[in-house]
Amino acid sequence: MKKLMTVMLGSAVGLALSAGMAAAEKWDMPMAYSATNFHSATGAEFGKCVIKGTGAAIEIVTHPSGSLFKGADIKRAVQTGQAPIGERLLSGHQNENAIFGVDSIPFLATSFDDAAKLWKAAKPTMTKILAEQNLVLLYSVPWPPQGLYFKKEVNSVADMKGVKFRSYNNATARLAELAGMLPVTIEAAEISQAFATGVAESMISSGSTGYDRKVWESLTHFYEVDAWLPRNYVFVNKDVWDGTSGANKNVILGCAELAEYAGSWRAVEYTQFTLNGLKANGMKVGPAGDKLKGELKEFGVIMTNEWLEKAGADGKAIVDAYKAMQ
Ligand code: PCA
Repeated sequence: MKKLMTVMLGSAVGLALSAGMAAAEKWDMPMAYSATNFHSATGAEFGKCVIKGTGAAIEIVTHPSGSLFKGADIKRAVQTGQAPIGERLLSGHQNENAIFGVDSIPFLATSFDDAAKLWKAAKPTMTKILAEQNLVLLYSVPWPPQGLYFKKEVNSVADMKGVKFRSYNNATARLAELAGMLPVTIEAAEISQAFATGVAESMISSGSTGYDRKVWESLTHFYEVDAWLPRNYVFVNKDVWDGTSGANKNVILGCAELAEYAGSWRAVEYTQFTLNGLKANGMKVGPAGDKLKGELKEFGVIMTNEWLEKAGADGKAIVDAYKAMQ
């Protein structure tokens, strides 16, 4: 009898063990940008860190290039639990809430240092807004400074009139409008084709995205404007997060901190590397002329006021906190 009990107990333990192993979770992580992009590389490293730290209890599998969900659908997919975790361009949601666009106010924060300060000022409010949307913020990494791409020489806003302009958020569409261009929203994953077919013929973006998408096949000029440094962020579905053990949460938070740090350095290093890459492939790369810069700064004043009006007291508090760090 005693022996039977032992055998039964033994198989119960065996069952529990295999059940425990079967409970290892796979977290599919949709990402919008190409596999070779530094954000995607950072996400892949983050995934490895979590697998290692949790003893493979949580296996994060990244899906770059919008292959699982397109950029515009990633937040909703994670909010509704179709995907447990994801990465998205934060300012892509600025039509939901102006606060999400704090990183795309022209000429507010134009260097990596200032972008880091602005993020520090914005993070508590951002965390709160995301929590109200069933999301837990894990980490955020900036893109390199934003400049203008064209297929001709451009010295002033007058030269931009009527140009078909690829936008990626409200701020970029508004900028196009102010300059008399024709904005069309296109995901980064689809821009090579858009430029090749003439659906778009210019954009504002980083050297990084131009390099990733080989835009030299269609475009000729990149003007360094340093208009702003938008951010990507990585977030988890809150129900999934609440169902994660304390120990695994700690591992994930540690890996997230590491990812933010490493990703931010990658962004800095990728800046010159990709500008050199654009040049090596025949593009003219250099600072925008004074006239163009001056005119863009005027748009910046208009857009800052518009943003402050939309973002209300919370928005003003973020900008004030950022300015106090200067
Ligand atoms: N690349 C992304 C967003 C900002 C950037 O530098 C894009 O163009 O979609």
